[in-house]
Formats: sequence, structure tokens, C-alpha cells
Amino acid sequence: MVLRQSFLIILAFFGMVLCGLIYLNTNQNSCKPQIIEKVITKKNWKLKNFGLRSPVGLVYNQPSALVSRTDVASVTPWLAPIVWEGTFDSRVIDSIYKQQNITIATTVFALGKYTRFLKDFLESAEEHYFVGFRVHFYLFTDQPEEVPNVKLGQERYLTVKTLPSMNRWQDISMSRMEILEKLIENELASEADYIFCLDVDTKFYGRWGVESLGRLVGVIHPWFFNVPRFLFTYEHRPKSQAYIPAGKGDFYYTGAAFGGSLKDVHNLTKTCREQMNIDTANSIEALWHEESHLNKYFLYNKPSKLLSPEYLWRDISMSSGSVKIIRFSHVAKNNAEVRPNL
Ligand code: UD2
Repeated sequence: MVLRQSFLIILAFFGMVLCGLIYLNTNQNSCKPQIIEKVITKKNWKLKNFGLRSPVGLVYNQPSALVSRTDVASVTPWLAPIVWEGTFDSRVIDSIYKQQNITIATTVFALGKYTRFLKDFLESAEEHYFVGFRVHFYLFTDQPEEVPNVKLGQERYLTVKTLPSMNRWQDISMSRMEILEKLIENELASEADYIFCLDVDTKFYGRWGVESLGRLVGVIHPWFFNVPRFLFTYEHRPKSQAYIPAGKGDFYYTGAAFGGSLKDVHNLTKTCREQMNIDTANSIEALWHEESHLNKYFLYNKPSKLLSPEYLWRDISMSSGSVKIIRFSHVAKNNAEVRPNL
């Protein structure tokens, strides 16, 4: 009799422990913070021993191996993530990168009348672009006196570099490759960890953060994310080094935003610059200038991360079902009025 009672008490005790563990695992958000902290600290110990870092004490939703966004592709056939709203948890990813003391160099070019876009670009970047992280803007212009005085936050830097004026907007756009290549070679090695090159006729409207960082990062062009590849405006003339044969190509990437590690972006810019020089020697200019060369490069050097058109939209007033948040967008401009030539 006593033996039977003791057995039942032991059984009830183990039952309660088991229920407690199941509750802890399925109701992380409703758990008391101190309990969660202990659990995560224990996990953190395990991760540390495998050389990984985990946010100690951070409470966040349990990741699911089954449930994700189903209305968009969030991975490419070569297993690079495609970043969309709903595919990452900003609290988790911020806390991982916070431990790494990184600097993100960001280049922007504003020559001729394009200096008028700088104020909005810089002010909105202060509000949305890598907020809480060290960002160093490198601004290239032929009119340093036109650079607006935008108050930058802590750990946000701006270096203005003067360039000679150019007569063709195509030359301005294409010259960015060589200027970036030299900037990385000569100045950035000990200054930054990642780099992005962004068009200036743009504005930030939502978070653009560390979820965008990767070894080699391309942004899917907002006009071509939902069309078949025969409509992509690749360079199809075999004479150009940017040539992509019909029936080939993965995505159409924008030239308005790309980035990655210094080493990878250096290789990209150097290759594009070399290819454009060969084109010039052969008296051909690719259809969409450096953007055509960028697309050729990404076809044979696959980006390790892709950003969805949330990271470069066409016009803030246009919406699309899949694009749930517009983070960065082109601003409307009258090309004939702002460009030095047509
Ligand atoms: C597309 C690309 C752009 C580039 C270009 C090449 C998109 C959305 N944009 O833009 O990135 O690849 O095609 O043909 O895919 N700039 C000046 N002053 C000028 C002209 C240009 O500073 O007078 C700079 C400025 O940073 C501008 C960039 O060059 O943002 C690209 O020029 P654009 O925006 O006029 O080119 P667009 O809109 O055809």
C-alpha cells in the first residue's frame, strides 16, 4: 500500500515537471522574464561553445521550421536568403550585430542638380538607415558648397569628396564603379566592415538595418520582380562585355543599391570597371550602363543575400500586395530637367 502511494507521488511529481517544461517551451512570450533568461543563458552557453553568439536574456518569438511567408520566395535556388518583411526578427538580428562593433560605409554621388536630393536622403537615412549602428557616408560631389548641413547622430559620419563635373549623366553613373573600387583600395580597409552604394534621388521611409548585411548583396529591381526573364532589360548584344544570352539570368538587379563586404564589393566594382573599359575600347556602351554590367556580374557571381523591392521601390505612392513595407524608394524626378544631358 505504502509502496503504491509513494509510486503515485513520484509519478505526479514527474508529471508536473514535464508539464512545466512543455509550458515553458510553447509559451515563451508569457513566461516570467527571469525564467526565460535562465533558459536562454543556458542555450547561450551551448552556442558559445560552438563559436556562435546568442543574445543573452533577449525574449523573442520561437522561430518556426514550418511557418513562414508563403506569398513570396524567401530563398533563391542557390540558397541565398531574399529579405522581405516577415522573414526576420529585428530584435534578434540587431542584438547579434550589436556585439560585433561594425562600421557600414555608404557611398552616395550627387553631381550637378542631383545635390537637391541630398537633404531628404541624409535626413531620412538618419531616421531609418542602420539606426544605432556606426555609419560613415562618403559623399561624392562636384559642388561641396551645396551639401546641406544635416545634423548627424552619434557614431554617424559624413566625408565629402570633391569630383570634377561630368557632361553626361551616364558617365556619372558608370564612374561610380571605379571610384568605389579606389575608395575601398585606398581608404576603407581599416575603416569599415561593409559597404553599400546608393542612388541619391531616393528617400528612406522604413527600417533598413543589419538584416541587409551579407558578403555580396543585390537588390531586386522594383520594375522586374514579378515578370518573366525575357522582359529583363539585360544587355543582349554579344559585342558588349555585359552580354547575357537570351534565356539566361536569375533576377534583374538594380544599380541603385548594392553592397556587401569590402572584399566582395571591391571585386565587383573592379570587374565592372574593367568590363566597361573594354566596352569603351570597342565603342559600345551597355544598354543600362553599369547596371547592365552589375547584372552580368551577379549572374556569374551569385549574391549571397538578396533584398526584396522593399529595399528600393519605384514610387512611394505605388503599392503592391507582396511589398508590405516600403523602406527605400526613388523620388519622382524630371530627368530632362535634372540631368546635364538627355
Ligand atoms: C538607373 C539606375 C541607376 C543607374 C542608372 C544607369 C535604378 C532604379 N536606377 O537609374 O542606379 O544604374 O540607371 O543607367 O535602377 N547622378 C548624379 N548626377 C547626375 C546624374 C546622376 O549625381 O547628373 C548620380 C546620382 O547618384 C543618381 C545616380 O547617378 O542617383 C544614377 O543616375 P539616375 O538616378 O539619373 O539614373 P536612373 O534613374 O536612370
